[in-house]
Amino acid sequence: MTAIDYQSKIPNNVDLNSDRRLQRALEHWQPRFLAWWNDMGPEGFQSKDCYLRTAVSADKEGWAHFDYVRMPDYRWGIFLADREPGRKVPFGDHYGEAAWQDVPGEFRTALRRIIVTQGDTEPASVEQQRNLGLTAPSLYDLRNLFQVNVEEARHLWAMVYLLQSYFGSEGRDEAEELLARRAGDADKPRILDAFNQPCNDWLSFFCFTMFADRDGKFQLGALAESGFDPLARTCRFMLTEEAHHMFVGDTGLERILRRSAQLTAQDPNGDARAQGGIDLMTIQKYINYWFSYCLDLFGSEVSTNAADWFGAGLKGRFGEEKRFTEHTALNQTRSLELIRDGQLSSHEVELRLAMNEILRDDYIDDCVNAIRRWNKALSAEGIDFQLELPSRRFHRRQGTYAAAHFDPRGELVSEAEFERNRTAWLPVDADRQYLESIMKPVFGVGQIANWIAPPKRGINDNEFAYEYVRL
Ligand code: BYC
Ligand code: FE
Ligand code: FE
Repeated sequence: MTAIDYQSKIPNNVDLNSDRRLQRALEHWQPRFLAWWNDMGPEGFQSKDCYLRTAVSADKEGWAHFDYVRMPDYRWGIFLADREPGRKVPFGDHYGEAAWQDVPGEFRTALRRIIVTQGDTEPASVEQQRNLGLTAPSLYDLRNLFQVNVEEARHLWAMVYLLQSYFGSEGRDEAEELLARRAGDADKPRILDAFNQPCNDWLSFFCFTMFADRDGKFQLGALAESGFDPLARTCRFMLTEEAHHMFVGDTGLERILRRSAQLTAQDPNGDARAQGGIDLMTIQKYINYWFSYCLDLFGSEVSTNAADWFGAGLKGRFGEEKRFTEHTALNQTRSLELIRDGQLSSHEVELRLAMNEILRDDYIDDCVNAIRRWNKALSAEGIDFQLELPSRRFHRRQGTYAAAHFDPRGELVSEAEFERNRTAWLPVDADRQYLESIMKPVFGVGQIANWIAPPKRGINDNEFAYEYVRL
């Protein structure tokens, strides 16, 4: 990767020093960002040393250097993957033309919307997660939470860099707005629904990093193909950080599942809650909730926006260059189940109009694999409970399926039937209150809360029993 300049106020590998105007704009935004972090970043712990992967030096591991750092001293910066010489627009109507190093005038509005929507989710997630440190099940988990938080805040920088560099005064205004909206706020909410949902317990946190950060993997993957080269390069770098976020969610859920299975087996009535743990049905309900909200993030099944963005070469399919041989997506169709007159029916839709659904398919495949692995873990613990990923039609708020009600298997049901089953399918207040009652902080080195199993190994070859946060 291009050498990172750590001496500047804003660490970067985009030669910020040579662009005074941009440098001044970002240095003007930086204190506002820090004020936002102080207001909306993790509650408490800001003065504590955390063992984080951070940009403290330019050693051979580059940015992936582990050391103790106070969160406000984290070196948030601008890092793009290296430029590929001779890169071409890899799909759409401009296939094969030189990739754009600047914003093509006719795509300005669309690109701005894509970048703002993406940018908005990053600080939103930090806001949603801000109180979780107070109930962390271990120092290891506390550290992982903070790692995710500082990196999501860096992803905000990644998008703000594009807005400030390429979108003039409009971009500067959008960069301010990104610091002004608030997750869950009645007046100034974040743009997408999943990023306004409360995330106040650790089961939600692990579902969020499993399912919402995985949406990030696919959305960023689609933008990493973009013909607008700076967007592609910044997304490529973000994806390297995203892997750890999904690891936190995936392994966090597996650790809860293992512990729940053990507590279920050990209770005379098979009741994990009686043992202070989380029962498997509650975990299933949280998966149902977060998975369905995250499916909404892919947009409508039939989307002219998605078609336009594909045609324009702005947003491709996941792995467009490597996984596909035909890159125009013209003269092809895709069969979709849509709601018409309250009923499901099959329709052939132009492929470009189905781009959201194609991305959603890849996402669902990834989630199916995780469920399979978790079910193996449950079997290994000797429990005959198996989790099921709900149907893509279940509990949707956006897209065609929002117009009707479906059970978790995807069968059409009446609204009355859905409501009758709501407490069995989705978390209810009593579940939230129960989780709140068992989630008390455990901050001793090497200690862990009763409701979750310890991880198999620690971070960066350290033990689980390591002082990941110095309290
Ligand atoms: N919530 O044209 P439509 C990540 C709105 S994760 C609220 O049918 P289209 C991360 C939509 O705005 C990656 N509103 O659909 C993870 C539109 O409103 P207007 C984050 C929604 O255009 C963890 C109307 O409904 N990025 O980075 O095909 C931690 C009709 O929309 C929603 C993404 O996921 C919703 N869910 O798609 C940190 C974004 N869905 O304009 C970070 C990717 C739709 O009519 N997707 N609406 O007022 C997009 O950007 C898509 O364009 C949209 C809409 C989902 C926004
Ligand atoms: Fe992110
Ligand atoms: Fe993430």
